[in-house]
Amino acid sequence: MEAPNNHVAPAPFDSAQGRLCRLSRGQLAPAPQARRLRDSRLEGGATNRNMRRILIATSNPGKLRDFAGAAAVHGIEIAGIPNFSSLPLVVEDGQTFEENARKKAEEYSRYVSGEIVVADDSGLEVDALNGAPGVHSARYAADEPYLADANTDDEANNARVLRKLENLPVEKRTGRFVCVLAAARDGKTLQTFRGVAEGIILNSARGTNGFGYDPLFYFPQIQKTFAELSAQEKSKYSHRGAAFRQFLDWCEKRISENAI
Ligand code: ITT
Repeated sequence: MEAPNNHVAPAPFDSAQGRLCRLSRGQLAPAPQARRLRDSRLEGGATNRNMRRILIATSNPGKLRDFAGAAAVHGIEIAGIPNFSSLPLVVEDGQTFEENARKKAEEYSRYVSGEIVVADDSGLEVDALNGAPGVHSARYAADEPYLADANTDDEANNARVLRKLENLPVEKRTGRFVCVLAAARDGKTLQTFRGVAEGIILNSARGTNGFGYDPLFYFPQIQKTFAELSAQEKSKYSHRGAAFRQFLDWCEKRISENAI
């Protein structure tokens, strides 16, 4: 899916100013303030001492909030790529979440030499719709989602799902959120990670948090929709939280092996 025209800069997280995340050992001498921050947050359960901030490539502020929620649990800060909104949009024309995630991470990592950049491609797969909206989740309300070159409104996307599932009994309203996260450096993918959350698509919206299809996505384990959770709570159960935890484990292992 192509990033929307009203490309939103991840301003609240874009406070890097020369102190952005570098996961590689010894590449970055952190500013004293950053070091203090890191040390204090390590007590909260950070996975290793080298990880400070992670650069996320996304135009979607909802995703950034999710990543921040997941990172906070581990005592890690995330940041947007500097001047992200002014970078050329990456055309998301892959057939799979993985293809698109790799493409985004690779292309955006070229703008921040030496940094590890994380991008995700994600979406909702509804069984009764043969896996749609799938990779076209961000523009499902378009007449022909696979041809659309801009994202459509969350509300319109949700309305289309509801229309398509009208009168379908609850036992047939199964689906899942999928997130494939790619980590890349200097134009090359280092690793990808996949997270899935299984749920039920409600017949009306519930909750005001989150973004996208969250108000329709009921998670039976906690009897709430994702839109009824804070970003930190959502990260415990969500596809993005699951993929992000795998990424953190991978980072920790690679750093302990001196591999990044
Ligand atoms: P970037 O490509 O810039 O990251 P995007 O919104 O275009 O932003 P995707 O192409 O990956 O991102 O599309 C993902 C869409 O899937 C998103 O716009 C939502 O409609 C839906 N989606 C993905 N994860 C979701 C989540 O956690 N909650 C609700 N909807 C989600």
